[in-house]
Amino acid sequence: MENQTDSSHNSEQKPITLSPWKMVGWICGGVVVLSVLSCVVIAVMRSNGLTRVTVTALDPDAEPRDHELPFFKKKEALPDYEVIVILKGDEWVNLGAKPDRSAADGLIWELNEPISTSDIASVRLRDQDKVISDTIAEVQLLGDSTTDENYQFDFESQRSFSVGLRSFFRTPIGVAISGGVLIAVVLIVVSRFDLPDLF
Ligand SMILES: [Ca+2]
Repeated sequence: MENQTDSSHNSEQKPITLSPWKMVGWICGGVVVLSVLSCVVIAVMRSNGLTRVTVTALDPDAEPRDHELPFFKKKEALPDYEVIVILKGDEWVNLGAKPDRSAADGLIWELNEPISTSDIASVRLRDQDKVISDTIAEVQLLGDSTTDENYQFDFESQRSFSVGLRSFFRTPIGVAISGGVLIAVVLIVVSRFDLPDLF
């Protein structure tokens, strides 16, 4: 494809050629810009990160106990609470156990690495056991505070762009967009070289 330049600068100007490769370069540039924009928008939407879970037993007398232990091991008989964050898509994060502690006054689990609330399916409370850990309560993150069975769950969260970005790359659309950007960047690099015309 060839275009003659504007006639006002008639004499010795070379004709501008827009090769198909240049067009590919422009289109890919557009794809990259749009992809980065959608990445930012999605990351902002998913930027609310869970930072802390507080579990409080509503009725301390109803907490699980290791009743078979002798009386002098009263302390060990207290529950060994463990909190698991269940993510969408079969993954989970164990926040750890607090052995031999009552949750009557509230037990706190801090998250060193906040998890986007958009990625969380539920939060599970277990009584840790060497054989089978029993689930004693499980809640969804529908608000800042919620109860299940004998337990109140309080959640704290914080906005963070890096949390949203990590969450973005977990989504199928994030994977597709990053794949598209990679292909577009390769094509842009290729289109910079003086390649023979496609057509
Ligand atoms: Ca115990």
